[in-house]
Amino acid sequence: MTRRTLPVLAATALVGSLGVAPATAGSLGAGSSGGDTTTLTAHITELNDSGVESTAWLSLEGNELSVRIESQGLLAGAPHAQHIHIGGTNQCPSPDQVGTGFEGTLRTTDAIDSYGAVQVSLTTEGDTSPASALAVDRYPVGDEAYSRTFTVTDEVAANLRNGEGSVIPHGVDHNGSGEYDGEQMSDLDPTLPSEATDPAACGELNVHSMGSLSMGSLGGSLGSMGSSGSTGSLGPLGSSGS
Ligand SMILES: [Cu+2]
Repeated sequence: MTRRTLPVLAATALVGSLGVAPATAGSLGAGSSGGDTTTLTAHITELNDSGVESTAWLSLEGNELSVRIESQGLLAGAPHAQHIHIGGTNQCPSPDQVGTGFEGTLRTTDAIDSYGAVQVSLTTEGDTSPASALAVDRYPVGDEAYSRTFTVTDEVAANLRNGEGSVIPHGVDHNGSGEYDGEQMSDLDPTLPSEATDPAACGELNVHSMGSLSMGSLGGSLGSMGSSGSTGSLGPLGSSGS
């Protein structure tokens, strides 16, 4: 009998710790304390006619950053470097901006004035600094979903709280060969084909404020409960006392 109840208890504890409880605590905390947790989202749309569309969700608490990215349209079977770029005007370039790449395609440095330099490397493991920008063996392959929590610098944390930064997946198969190749080499690393590092899409990060909305509606329902309760009970008490 005890052997049957133990797995149930363990499963309940697991659900609680992984899912429902932390999410509720996080959103209430952001609303009530004035924002220890900042959430950001980015709708990531194609560059270089890549057909890529992705969404990124970020949650920042202190210097701890959680990132989730879901993508579609990235070249299958190939690694895709992905970064948070910060700087420039913190904007994505126009998708039809002409660059210095293959048949006028945009290379990473062509739009550096718009989205700035790599500040966070969204690797699957290990270092996340700009030093890992092209650590191709530590990036998701194809449309593989990405989810990781790691520590960022004070400067990056401050930038993100201001809504500054863009999420950029790299790697575009311009010539449709099914792999990274071509004559032109990368502007970031002359040993790699330009296809391996050209920007596939870009999404500007926006701070997502859920706290004010949920606290506002909570306050409204508490207020109406309070007034209807007190009117009913104080009225008779007041009249009988005087
Ligand atoms: Cu990048």
